[in-house]
Amino acid sequence: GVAFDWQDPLCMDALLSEEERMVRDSARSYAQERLMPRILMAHRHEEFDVAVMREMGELGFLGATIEGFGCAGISYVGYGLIAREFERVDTAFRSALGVQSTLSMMPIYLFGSQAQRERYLPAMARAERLGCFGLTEPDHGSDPGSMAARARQVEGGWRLSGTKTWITHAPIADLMVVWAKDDEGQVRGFILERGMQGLATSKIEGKFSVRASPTGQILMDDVFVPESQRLPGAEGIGAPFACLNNARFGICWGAMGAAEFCWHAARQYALDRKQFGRPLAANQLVQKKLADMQTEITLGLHACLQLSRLRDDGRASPEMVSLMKRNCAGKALDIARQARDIHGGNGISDGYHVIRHVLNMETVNTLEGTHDIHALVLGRAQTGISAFT
Ligand code: TGC
Ligand code: FAD
Repeated sequence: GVAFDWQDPLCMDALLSEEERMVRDSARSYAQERLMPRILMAHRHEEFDVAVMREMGELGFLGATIEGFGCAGISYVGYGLIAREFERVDTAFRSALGVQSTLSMMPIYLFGSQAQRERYLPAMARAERLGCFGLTEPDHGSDPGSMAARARQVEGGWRLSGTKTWITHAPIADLMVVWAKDDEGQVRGFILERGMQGLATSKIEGKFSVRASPTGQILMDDVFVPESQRLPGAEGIGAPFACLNNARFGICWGAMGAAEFCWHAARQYALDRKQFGRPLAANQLVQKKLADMQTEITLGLHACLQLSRLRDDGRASPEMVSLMKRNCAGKALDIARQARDIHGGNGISDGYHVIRHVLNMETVNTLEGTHDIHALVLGRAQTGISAFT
């Protein structure tokens, strides 16, 4: 008969190209050998080692979907496979990859001038300069179209005012891709550099989720930004949304990576741990939970692969991305909670790593469009009625 691989039930490995398998294997060994040993203390003490960024750069993981400018030029399948391996260890590392690659480098690549691309992209690919992406504001999260940040045109450039919050890497970034409205209400994009007068960042302390990722605010008090730092190709709210479309691929695959870690850990724990004289894994209730995890992860990963293949063919719509972001994040949160349950009391100890993923998946379910916001995108696409307004 045909062999059944419990870890890869529908043979996804066979659907990957040789190059994609190489990308996955190099991301997996880096993540397991270099990131896994650091995460427990980094999470416990809310620390992020920026050396991680330079290592990712040296291995060619940053901005990897970009062609040229010192970037690898791989497919979205390849990018997804890297994200899956990084988030198998921790969301902080997938966030680091995604914020630098799809939310900071990609807007410069898509909407920047040739001079901006040459100035920033090669240095960012090597992590000599770290970026962040400022869209969310204290009073405008799910509805960034109502943003309050303003860009006033002045002699030689612009004056920016406003506050961006919940910004991944704001405390460590050298440059900030920031979105603000001009006097006509049009959204425009700017590349701000640390050190500009009136520009400050702060760190959000006391997070109980993605603790190993530095999150903060960008505070702009009448910051003068020369015209050469405006992204000339970015006009309207569609520009930041286009960046989110790309970033959400990393979320989809990454959430499945975190879910896989939790599933494998729960399976092993259930085999090792004995109660009532036999392994936990001998109980039907436990086996059902493991079967549910296996099923959801298998379906999720195959759908991630299909979505990414469509993207690489130029055939992925934002609604498809919404469907997958919502399902992957939601299912990963459920799976992490079930895996925590199977670990019993040990499940709440960081030494078993599962509670960390449970807490992280709460964030993943919220950022880049909440679970319910993506439901409304899908509801609008099938009824023609927008529930937003
Ligand atoms: P709506 O009326 O639907 O559209 C306005 C214009 O935007 C275009 N558009 C898109 N374009 C490309 N991709 C998309 N996904 C797009 N969605 C909309 C649309 O075609 C239209 O263009 P035009 O030319 O016709 O004007 O916009 P809306 O204001 O009703 O908003 C829709 C909604 C709610 C879906 C959107 O606002 C949304 O996505 N909200 C969620 C906000 C969000 O995801 N924020 C993420 C912040 S960044 C982040 O979380 C990074 S986490 C980093 C880490 O991993 O650590
Ligand atoms: P709100 O929009 O206030 O939503 C609160 C609740 O109301 C949610 O359950 C939501 O689903 C629901 N809701 C809102 N509107 C509706 C509606 N119309 N109908 C039904 N329900 C609705 N942003 C960036 O710009 N850059 C970053 O790098 C970044 N990194 C982040 C990192 C972390 C760790 C976190 C937690 C967030 C980050 N974000 C970032 C912000 C993130 O994108 C927002 O938190 C998210 O978009 C939700 O916005 P909000 O927090 O203001 O929630």
